Amino acid sequence: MVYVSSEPGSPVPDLQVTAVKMLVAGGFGVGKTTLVGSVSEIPPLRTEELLTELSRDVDSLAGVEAKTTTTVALDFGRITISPQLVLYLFGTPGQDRFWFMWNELSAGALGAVVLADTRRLDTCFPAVDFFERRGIPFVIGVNCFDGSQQYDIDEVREALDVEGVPVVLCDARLRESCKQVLIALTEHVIKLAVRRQQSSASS
Ligand SMILES: Nc1nc2c(ncn2[C@@H]2O[C@H](COP(=O)(O)OP(=O)(O)O)[C@@H](O)[C@H]2O)c(=O)[nH]1
Ligand SMILES: [Mg+2]
Repeated sequence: MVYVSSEPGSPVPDLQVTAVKMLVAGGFGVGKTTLVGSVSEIPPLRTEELLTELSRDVDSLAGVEAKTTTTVALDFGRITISPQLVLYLFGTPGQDRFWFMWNELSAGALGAVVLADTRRLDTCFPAVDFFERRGIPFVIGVNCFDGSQQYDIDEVREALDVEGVPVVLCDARLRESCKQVLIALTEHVIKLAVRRQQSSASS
């Protein structure tokens, strides 16, 4: 929680601003870096490196052959959802060999967006599994790449076996579209927290 004090004597009351950490996860090349960059109101921190010949045998480029760079540590950005709520976004590296960083990155996170590309839905299974195991609330953001076959929301939810998880169609290049995904995530996090509180009060 961050408190922003108004000027002494100001009629405006002190504002209580909640800063929340959210993750943006998903497979290699699904648009995580793009989403954090398009939605962030500060210049996003990126840790992109050129893909090298050396990584050719290690990282699968199947379905994302045009990709020339990759996130090696994290993406970082910030978005103000309302005067009282600021989200700090941490984009995860997508390649399997950077999995060791996920535990550290997820510390203190209240929720996550798992980005999915319906042409390669299987690439988001590890992220779904990771958040389910740790009880971190998440939503699925379906990044609608041009030319990708469009599935409806229920088909994606069924394919990923994530009953009760919001699925939101988006375009990672468009700020407003990404903001809607983050609002859906925030609402989902709040809903689950209220439900938890109610069930612990009644037991
Ligand atoms: N056509 C299209 N391209 C996208 C979209 N989102 C990302 N891209 C492109 O897909 C590539 C991979 O995106 P990137 O954000 O680096 O993926 P990451 O590995 O998940 O961080 C980049 O060349 C993006 O410009 C999208 O919604 N539509
Ligand atoms: Mg990236």
